[in-house]
Amino acid sequence: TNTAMLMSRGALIVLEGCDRTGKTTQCRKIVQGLNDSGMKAKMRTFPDRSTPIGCLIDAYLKKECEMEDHAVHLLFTANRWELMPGMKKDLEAGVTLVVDRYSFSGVAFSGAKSMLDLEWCFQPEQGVIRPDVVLYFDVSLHEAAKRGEYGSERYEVRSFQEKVAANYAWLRTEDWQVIDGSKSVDEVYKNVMSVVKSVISKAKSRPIRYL
Ligand code: DGP
Ligand code: NA
Ligand code: NA
Repeated sequence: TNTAMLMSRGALIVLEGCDRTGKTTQCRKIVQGLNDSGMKAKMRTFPDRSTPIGCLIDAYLKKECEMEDHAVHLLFTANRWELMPGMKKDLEAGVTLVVDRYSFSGVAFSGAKSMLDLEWCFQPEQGVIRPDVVLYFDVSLHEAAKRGEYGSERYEVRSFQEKVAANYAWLRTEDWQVIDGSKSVDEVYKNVMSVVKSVISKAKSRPIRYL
């Protein structure tokens, strides 16, 4: 009924993976595809560089400033927390959120720095909204490198990305679905969309959960 449709929540769909695995392209296509079929969906990106905290993160990633490792980790986390009320509102209004990176990037990237411990990195992420699915984009680093040189931002270095990939393996839970990101954009989209649609229908009848 209409009432049931009004009451059902949107799904939180998170895309994770190393740099150059095709997440951003797929996020845009998923939102477009859902909107085209009449479903409410929005894209969110972390870090969200548009807020005051996001501006600091942007400067750090562009190497315009240096920051202590723990401090910058907590800024990335704070950037997620500051967006939580708006995301919760959207989900409750039935909007599906398709999110380019989330808490798992926080742990995988910060944890690749020798000073930081993975468990420590995960602590401040506890309590953010739990994704209904994490789509992990798996592309070999060799394959990713063939897609062109990494950019000039901090972390876009092969040896660092290897550590990130290992940390993602440590983070994986039953919420995760591994997507073979080495396929063509259209093939990946087909695979991703079938997961997304079933996740959206399952999330409808389930309360929002937290990490
Ligand atoms: P992107 O705009 O998706 O390319 O992300 C920018 C870079 O920041 C990318 O190398 C991944 C990294 N990153 C994303 N989220 C976090 C986070 O929470 N913590 C840390 N340390 N790095 C992150
Ligand atoms: Na990047
Ligand atoms: Na991206």
